[in-house]
Amino acid sequence: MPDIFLAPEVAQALREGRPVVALESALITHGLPRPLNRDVAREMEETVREEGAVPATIAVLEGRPWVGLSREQMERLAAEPSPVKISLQNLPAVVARGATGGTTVAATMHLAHRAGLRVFATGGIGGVHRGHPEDVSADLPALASIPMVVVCAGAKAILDLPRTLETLETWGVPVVGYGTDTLPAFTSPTSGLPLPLRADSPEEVAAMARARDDLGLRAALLVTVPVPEEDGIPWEEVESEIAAIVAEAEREGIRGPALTPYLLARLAHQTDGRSLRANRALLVQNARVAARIARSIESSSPHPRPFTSPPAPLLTQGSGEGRG
Ligand code: PSU
Ligand code: MN
Repeated sequence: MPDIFLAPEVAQALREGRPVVALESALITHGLPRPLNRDVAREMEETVREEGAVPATIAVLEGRPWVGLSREQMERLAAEPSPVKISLQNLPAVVARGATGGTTVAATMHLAHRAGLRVFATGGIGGVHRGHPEDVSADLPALASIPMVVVCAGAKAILDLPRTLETLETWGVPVVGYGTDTLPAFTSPTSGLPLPLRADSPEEVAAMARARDDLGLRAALLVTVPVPEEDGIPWEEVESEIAAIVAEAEREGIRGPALTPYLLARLAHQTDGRSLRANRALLVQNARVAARIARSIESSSPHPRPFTSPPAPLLTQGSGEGRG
């Protein structure tokens, strides 16, 4: 059985060396409430298109890893009654059992890279949980070992941000502020933590990605984009809410993969939906920035690609189920 299914449009864009942007799906299945999840997923795809790139939302449907979803597939995933939250740890089991779910940053990066994609947009990456330094998201080792460009709004504000930043540094992941000198904090424009690297244009990011590839380094380039000021919540305003929510999760004994979705849902409740508005705005903005970076990378790199071609996976074009 082939291991990855490509939407026809994605397969064609890759063949022609046109820019493609990977999008994750755990935010659809576990990060946002319905029907906002479907609306935001669509809006991200439309934004990537407006910017002249091809969107490839990645998910596992009935055991098949898809890179690029048709409208119907997206619809089904967003309405799925009990989807699996798929990270690297359970990806093989989900495929073996024919299950359906949304892929986290880690699992999305793996599948995207295997399919030959180079740029990926998400919301907030996972990291080190507050009060639980043993709970480190698989997103971090994935970022350390999969050479993509990942566009995000920093790590989720519910996490231990200084520890998350230190861990990324330990593992050699360049964390770049996009038009900023401090680490964005997901729904807040800044955490106040200084970043050593800054880029102000897609071309600068593309140049860094090229240098990374030329040097044979394997870590992702993490591009962090602040949520638009008008949609974000100032850090001082959410800080105490977040502390209270984290304490509440502790009392309730919520741990492991359930923790992030729980914290996000509570944050939405406590902020009267302001965190959802911010989440939507930052996701759409990240899709836009990622598309611009993907265009810059494709326009400046030879085709076929010398270093990032996948390790000979069995790639199949979707038939019938995919885009026509
Ligand atoms: N960004 C969002 N909403 C989300 C996520 C990211 O705006 O729900 C997801 C990502 O898929 C990320 C995951 O990989 O949360 C992290 O989960 P954990 O902390 O359990 O590793
Ligand atoms: Mn975890």
